Amino acid sequence: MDLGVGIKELVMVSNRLPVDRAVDEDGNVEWKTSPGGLVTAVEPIVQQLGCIWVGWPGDAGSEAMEPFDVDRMRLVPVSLSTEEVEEYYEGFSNGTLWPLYHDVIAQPEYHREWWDQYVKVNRRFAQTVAGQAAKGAVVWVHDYQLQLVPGMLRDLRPDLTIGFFLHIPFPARRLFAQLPWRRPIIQGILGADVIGFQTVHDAESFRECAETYAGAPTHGNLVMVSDALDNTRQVIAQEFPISIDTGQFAQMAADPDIQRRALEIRKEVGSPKKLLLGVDRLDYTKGIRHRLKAYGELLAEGEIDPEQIVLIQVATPSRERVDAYQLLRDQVEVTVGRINGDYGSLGHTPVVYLHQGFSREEMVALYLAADVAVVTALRDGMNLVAKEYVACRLDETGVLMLSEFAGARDELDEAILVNPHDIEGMKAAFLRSIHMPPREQKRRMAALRETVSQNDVAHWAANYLGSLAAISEQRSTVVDA
Ligand code: ADQ
Repeated sequence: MDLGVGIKELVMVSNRLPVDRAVDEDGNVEWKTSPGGLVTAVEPIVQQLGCIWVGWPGDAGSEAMEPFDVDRMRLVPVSLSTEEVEEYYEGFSNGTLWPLYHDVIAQPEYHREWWDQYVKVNRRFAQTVAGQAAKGAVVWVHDYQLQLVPGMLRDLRPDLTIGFFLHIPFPARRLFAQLPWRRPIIQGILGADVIGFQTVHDAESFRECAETYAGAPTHGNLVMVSDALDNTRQVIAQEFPISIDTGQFAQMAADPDIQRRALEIRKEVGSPKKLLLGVDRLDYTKGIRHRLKAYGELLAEGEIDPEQIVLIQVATPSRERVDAYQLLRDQVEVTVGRINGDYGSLGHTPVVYLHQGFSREEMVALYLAADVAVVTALRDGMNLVAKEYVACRLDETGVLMLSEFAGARDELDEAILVNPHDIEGMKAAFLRSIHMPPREQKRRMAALRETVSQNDVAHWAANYLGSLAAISEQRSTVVDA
């Protein structure tokens, strides 16, 4: 697909810029692209066209920063004050929207001051994009922190073609109904031409809310949006399930150094007969406590022998200034300590807990080392860890235990599916995964690998941008005629 035909210029917009600031020994500041994810997804088009990327550079501080270039990307920083970080980001984004959109696993807080800052910061993003984008550019806005940007941008720059992609679930209408600002949020998102969701179900929930809160009729995947002059625009609102750079993971998994490291990891944790692995941001949506509860009960009942089986739990530090996350960290660490205290011995630690970030190489080594990957999210937009594990299992061994409440479940139905609220069911799934015969592992893993290799992140981006490019091209044909 030649995206260059319909796309004159691409502008990406996300809460964070895809770069990290590094200061070398001489105090020089250098920006490095953060590996993976969105940058990889749009790489083909960035190679072809270059792109502008608008986002927050990460350090609180309201000092304006000039745009700068990294590779073929022009990065345009949006500065946030300490108060804005607290109220727009930690507050409204992570204390209101995040729990509401994840099925109110935690209680969302509704504060009018947080909303005011959300509107203010979204406006700053929209104005920054409006000031940077060339005429007729394609703008791709990402995620729940920026839901008002499409609408604001359409008012400022009707010439742009706008996409919005939600990385997290969209809640059922009866939950979304709680949000005091449900109408402006829906109207904000509807400013886009193409709205992408992780699953069919998320897209359906959104279309129901569009009907209810914006009075916008729907036809299949289309939402009809009318403006004040009664002009109607067709908006596409459908699923575009995100993926990973499958080829890159497979290539790393074939690297002899990384394979050696995988063997070393197994030795370092006591050469267990079976090694289980959980990798999650330390977030209450990921079901880490439920997983540990089931695992602890299996140890207590003697179903799991701590001398033969080890669980590595990687819990990436996350949102450490938000109360709910501090509480979760305490709960997880107390539980891990209790399990290890009760069932460990001098030579054996049943749960190896790592509250750290790792390099991509070390992550791949962990995936290679693990006989079972355990994904027990209570709710998750997609869950890339599930796909990464599968991509690394070149020899078709290994078992994926996957929550029914992760978006990845829609594609990965050869996983061992679990309901994380059902502790007995999870215990049974643990045992089934641990004891799965090699032949069944192979059958399931081959099917999972097929899925993940067919739909990789380049595919995802090309599909999404393809839809935007088609609209952009149509629009410029109409304007030119
Ligand atoms: P996340 O909630 O962050 O993403 P996930 O999809 O699992 O969840 O992605 C986590 C990523 O971080 C993976 O690529 C993983 O390898 C990496 N990672 C995790 N722990 C790490 C560690 N300790 N060190 C290094 N890397 C680590 C949000 C949504 C998801 C959705 C994604 C993408 O919540 O549902 O799948 O966006 O749209």
